[in-house]
Amino acid sequence: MDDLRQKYLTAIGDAADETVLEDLRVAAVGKKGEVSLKMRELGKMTPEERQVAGPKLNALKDEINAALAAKKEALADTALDERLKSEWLDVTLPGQPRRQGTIHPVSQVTEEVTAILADMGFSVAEGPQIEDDWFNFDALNIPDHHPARGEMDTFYMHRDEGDNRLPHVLRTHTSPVQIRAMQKHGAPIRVIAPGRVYRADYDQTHTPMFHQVEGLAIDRDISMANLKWVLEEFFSVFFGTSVKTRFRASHFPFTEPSAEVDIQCSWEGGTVKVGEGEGWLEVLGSGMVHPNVIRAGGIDPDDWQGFAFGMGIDRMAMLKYGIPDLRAFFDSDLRWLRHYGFSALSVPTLHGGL
Ligand code: 2NM
Repeated sequence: MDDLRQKYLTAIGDAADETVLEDLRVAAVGKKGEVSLKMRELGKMTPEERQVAGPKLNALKDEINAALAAKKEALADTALDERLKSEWLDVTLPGQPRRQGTIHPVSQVTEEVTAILADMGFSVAEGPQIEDDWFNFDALNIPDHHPARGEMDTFYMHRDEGDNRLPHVLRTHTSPVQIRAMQKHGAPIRVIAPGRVYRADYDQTHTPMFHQVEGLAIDRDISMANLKWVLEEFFSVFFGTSVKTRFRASHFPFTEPSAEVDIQCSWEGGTVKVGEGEGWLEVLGSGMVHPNVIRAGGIDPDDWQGFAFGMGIDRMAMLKYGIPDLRAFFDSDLRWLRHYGFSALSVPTLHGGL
């Protein structure tokens, strides 16, 4: 029995693969295996002999079975190690999570405003952020002495002694885009110009770069009434609720008459809510385009007239989405962006209620 034990345990230890191991199992403890045959011989023994040999044989059988199982597991481990060495790409591992960026509130609101006005028949125009003097001021009927032209308000690109080139500025509004659109397409025209504008101003409520949308509609008989409808319709769709408006007489060089537009709001606990309450909030400038401006656009003001308006996108974003601090808009703080930003997949649409 000791010989049998020695023989099989050694062979099992040396087995190179599972086939060899299975052959050994059949040879030792299979139906006609050596240990099984020995067990059959128990019947021919005397009871005394059987009492000694029986437990020993059972123990041997258990020991061989245990050795077989242990070796089988060891072989499987080795096989896996070999596989992992050659198959270094484990396609069952979870993917690397990728950081998702967000759409900035300014981008989101620009898309919303554009969607609403495009649906009303305005097309979208863009233009350079560095403009020459003429497009930014002269074409807009802004006189030479006007304070807006001063270095205090406007960023000039070069003003060196002996520099004879026309002065260039960072555009202070997107109106130059409207002038270019009139020159290019003539009348009638309906166009909006969204984009970055620059003014030398920096405090709690002003950043030196901000965003504007300006609208322009020129036709033969456009009036202030058309302006009022467009703006009231715009606010209602933008804020998702009907919003009362208040038109106050004002003055801009590029419009006559001119009106500043307030929207209805409530002030409670330091938060502004649009479309309810007794308060008013100024959000927009507008008016009938001055004949000199229409002429600068290459259109005859004796045949054509129209309205224009301009609003700040950043302020609209603050109002609609309850963002308290304007300056945080341009800090590139990832935590702020994750909090106030929008999913790239939630594109604003009119049918989706924006
Ligand atoms: C405003 C207020 C009033 C305006 C004028 C023009 C142009 F170029 F067509 F004449 N575009 N936008 C305008 C008029 C802008 O912003 C407060």
